[in-house]
Amino acid sequence: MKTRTFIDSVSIHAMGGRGGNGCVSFRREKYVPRGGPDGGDGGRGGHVILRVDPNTDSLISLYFQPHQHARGGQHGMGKKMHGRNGTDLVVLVPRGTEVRNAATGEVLGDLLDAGQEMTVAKGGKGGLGNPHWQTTTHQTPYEHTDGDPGEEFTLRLDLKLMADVGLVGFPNAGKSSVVSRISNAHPKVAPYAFTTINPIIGTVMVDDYSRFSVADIPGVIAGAHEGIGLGDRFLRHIERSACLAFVIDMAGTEGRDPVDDYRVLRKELEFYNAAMLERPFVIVANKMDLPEAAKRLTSFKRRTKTKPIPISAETGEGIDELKKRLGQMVRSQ
Ligand SMILES: Nc1nc2c(ncn2[C@@H]2O[C@H](COP(=O)(O)OP(=O)(O)OP(=O)(O)O)[C@@H](O)[C@H]2O)c(=O)[nH]1
Ligand SMILES: [Mg+2]
Repeated sequence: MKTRTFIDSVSIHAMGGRGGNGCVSFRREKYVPRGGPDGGDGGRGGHVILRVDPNTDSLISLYFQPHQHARGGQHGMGKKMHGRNGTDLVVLVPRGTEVRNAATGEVLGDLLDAGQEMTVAKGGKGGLGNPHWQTTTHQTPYEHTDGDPGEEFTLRLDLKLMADVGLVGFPNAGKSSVVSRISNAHPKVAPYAFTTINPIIGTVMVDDYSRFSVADIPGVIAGAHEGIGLGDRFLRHIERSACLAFVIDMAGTEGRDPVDDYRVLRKELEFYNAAMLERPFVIVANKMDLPEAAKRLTSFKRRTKTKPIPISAETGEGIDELKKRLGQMVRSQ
């Protein structure tokens, strides 16, 4: 089976091209004695530009090519010929790439829309040719300046997937099972914790005209914010989701109490980014086909004063209702 590593965080070294040097030259023509200075200016170095490409979905190519250096400008030449500017280096990144200065951590920009561009390292200015020094008393200037070096930064790029609905749940709660039931994506489903390692996005068709996307991420457990389990770094992939769905194993198959699960999940989100708790959400009561589930659902409703949507990703029960409710939630945004 072909597997692909999901790279969602890389450091790159971006360097603009050096400007071309200014030229020292004098007009030499037959029958024209003492032609004046005619050294051209150097061209500007190329910029390094990040551009959002809708067909790129990971940062993996940058992982293997972390040095992104643009070409230098051409030096100025005689006969006042200006050096050519260095070609800009356009680096394609996926939608949802956040750009930081690796040294300071400062967020420099967020690349969200297809085609959006951001210049991350400017090319150096070209140097000046010797005519710039010519004055009435200084007819044969030998001065010139060299081109400036390009800007140089180490950048950290983080990919934050963008889906309308982000699923949050404990490992084995059935998140991936739900996603494969409602969307076109078919993530791996297995009876062990942390089956999902790489986040994925599935598209849910509500009807012929409307659709929305859901993100399936690894399971969250108590202490995720301290690095327990797979930690909480993948929560960034649902950080931008307008809505959330808490997927709860209502049958408590692993001996946990569904109410505790729900509270832990909310707590971990709060640690990660409290603003996420203010978004619209639904609670998905999964595994309703199992015997314990009905009783626990009743007690869950009473104790949390919420109205979960009962489903079984195994039998398909409640799936249409879930799709409908998620669709409504996304539309109301
Ligand atoms: N009986 C029953 N089993 C289910 C249901 N939904 C999922 N399962 C089972 O629960 C196990 C875990 O399902 P997954 O979909 O992989 O769970 P997950 O939440 O994606 O798990 P991680 O990726 O590890 O976080 C699998 O063995 C599924 O077959 C359900 O509605 N009923
Ligand atoms: Mg999974």
